[in-house]
Amino acid sequence: MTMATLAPARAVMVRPAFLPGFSSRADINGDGQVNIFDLVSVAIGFGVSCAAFPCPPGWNTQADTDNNGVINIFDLVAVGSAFGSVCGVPSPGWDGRADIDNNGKVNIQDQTLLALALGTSIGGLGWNPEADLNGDGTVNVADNAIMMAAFGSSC
Ligand SMILES: [Ca+2]
Ligand SMILES: [Ca+2]
Ligand SMILES: [Ca+2]
Repeated sequence: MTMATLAPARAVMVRPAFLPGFSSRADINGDGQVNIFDLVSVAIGFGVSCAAFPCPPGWNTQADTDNNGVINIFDLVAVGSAFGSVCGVPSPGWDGRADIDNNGKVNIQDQTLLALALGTSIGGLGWNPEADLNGDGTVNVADNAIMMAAFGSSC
């Protein structure tokens, strides 16, 4: 018996997590809208790179949308492409930075991902840039505080 016979193709309904055109990567401050504030975040960090914590002034892990260690033209394009889009209807407390798996909900799955990365820093073992909610290059209690505040919210 092959894997194909074990797992027959079936139709799966996939609800998009966010409205079309929206990118949580481009929503750098996580407020549910890609707008001038996100563009400014990229502009502030433009040209800044970080390979190890502590990161230089201007660094914002969230502004490094493609997670390549440098905030550059590609990040500017990512924000520009999604500019003007919204995630949906944010519930009270929504902070997209805490939605680590980008499914439109801040729940136990996101909390688990943060817990797994707790204590890690940029470039280190176990580093997950998506878990660095405040973008300072390390995952610690400050990121956990953002998670706790946003827990249970959706967009
Ligand atoms: Ca935003
Ligand atoms: Ca989530
Ligand atoms: Ca952090």
